[in-house]
Amino acid sequence: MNRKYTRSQFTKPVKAGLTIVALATLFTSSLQAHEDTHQMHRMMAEMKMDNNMNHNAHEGHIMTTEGKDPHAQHKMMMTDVSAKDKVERSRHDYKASAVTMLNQNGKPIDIDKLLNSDKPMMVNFIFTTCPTICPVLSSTFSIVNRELAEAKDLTMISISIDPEADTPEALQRYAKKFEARENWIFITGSVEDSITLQKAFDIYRGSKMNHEPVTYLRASSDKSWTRLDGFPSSDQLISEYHHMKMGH
Ligand SMILES: [Cu+2]
Repeated sequence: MNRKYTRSQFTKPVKAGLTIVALATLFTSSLQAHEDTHQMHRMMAEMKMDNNMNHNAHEGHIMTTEGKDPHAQHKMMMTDVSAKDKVERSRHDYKASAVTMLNQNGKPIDIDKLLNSDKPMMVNFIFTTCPTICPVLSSTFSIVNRELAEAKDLTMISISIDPEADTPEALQRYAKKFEARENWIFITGSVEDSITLQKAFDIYRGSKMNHEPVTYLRASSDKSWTRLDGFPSSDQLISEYHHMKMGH
């Protein structure tokens, strides 16, 4: 009998078992947590990250399909997450604003120049204290950033929609938390410039509390932007990158 086959028969249930234990621990600790909702959203983001990292869709569904879990509320939230997996794709000719902002090292960055590159890029808008949407977007970016480590031409950019709180130092800590490599740049600056930029990309919704999950991709400055509304998986973003490389 094939050795590999035999081994995977053993490791899979063990891995799944460990995941259940880990999830159960997370749920228990969250029930005791003070800020229940925020905690749970953070957990959801973490679970989504684990999910993507394992490249094993089945492990992520264990809790929802198991049926023995008494915490119906949690189940509902997990169903919510998969409902949000629907991604809407559209093309736009956004024009980057001619503003000077700062990167996570406090270095002034000409946004117009940064975004009008002839190389592929992925952009999102986040704020570091967000307990819900942004941790998911950043986890996905983190996986893409690692898995496309060989893609030297790719630039990933996360622009803060809460620049007052997101100082360069805060962005540096955030970058570290998500293990950002050199080609993943974090942008902050004045509130006014951040809003101008958000408006240019049709993502400004009046307040950071109303923000929506959007990822923008572009092969080069002579192409249109691809806008993905929702939560694309890391695999989807990676395939978008390869698609861009083919000149789309
Ligand atoms: Cu957010």
